[in-house]
Amino acid sequence: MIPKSHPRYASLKTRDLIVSGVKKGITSLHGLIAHGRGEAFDYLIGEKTNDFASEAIMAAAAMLLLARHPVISVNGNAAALVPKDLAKLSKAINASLEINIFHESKGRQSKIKKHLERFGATNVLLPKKNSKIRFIESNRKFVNPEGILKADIVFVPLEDGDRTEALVKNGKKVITIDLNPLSRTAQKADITIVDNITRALPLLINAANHLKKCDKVKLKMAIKDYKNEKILRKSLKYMLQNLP
Ligand code: PTJ
Repeated sequence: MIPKSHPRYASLKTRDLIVSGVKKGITSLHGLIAHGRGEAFDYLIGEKTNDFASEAIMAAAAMLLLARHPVISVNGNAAALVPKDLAKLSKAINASLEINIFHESKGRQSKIKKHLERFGATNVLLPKKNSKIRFIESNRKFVNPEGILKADIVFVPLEDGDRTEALVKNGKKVITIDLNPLSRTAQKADITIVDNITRALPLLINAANHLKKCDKVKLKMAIKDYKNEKILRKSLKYMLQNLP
């Protein structure tokens, strides 16, 4: 057991979630490596939600509420870290959750689905072998015809770059959460929230619940002046300026 007094308590508890995701067969072994990479960048942003992330969160909430058919894509890391928040976001923005994993392994997709349902998700789609997006060769090409295939906006937290690029080429708008502002996903997405998914997702849900009361004109205003390059530059500048 990790004592609450441990200076790295929150970080160690989060590691436990990923490790237990692997043990349950939800998270891939590669997910541990991806998590470690995220941790390194989290150090550099002070392990807190900065203004560049808050700005992106407001724009993301507005874009998701304006969407015709938004879909939340879920991989093995996101499912292990924030299953309850994914279920809550799905309800807040009226979007399906769609399982989409890179590392194909027998049964993992349905295990992730069941895991999300245990945490309150009611609308979870699985990819279909006869439904594909273009410009990608990996397992990520398979999508659900009622989900990502139809979507105009896809929320893809902790993603690999290939699919973000492919989704954009397929005419979708992409919103991501990625601690690494230099990643291809961070660079190619329309909105990048440079923050830890464990902190950013609750804030995104709050923002969506708050903005839901606004009319479309106000929502459009919230994204009108949003520039992702500016947000990414701000996050990198923050990292450089805060080096000891
Ligand atoms: O379940 P699968 O098979 O779909 O695999 C999922 C992973 C995450 C293993 C796969 O998509 C992958 O390999 O991703 P990458 O290319 O390592 O990219 C993951 C990105 O997420 C990296 O840029 C990390 O810095 C970032 N990241 C990791 N943990 C977090 C994070 N960003 C936000 N919050 C985190 N907790």
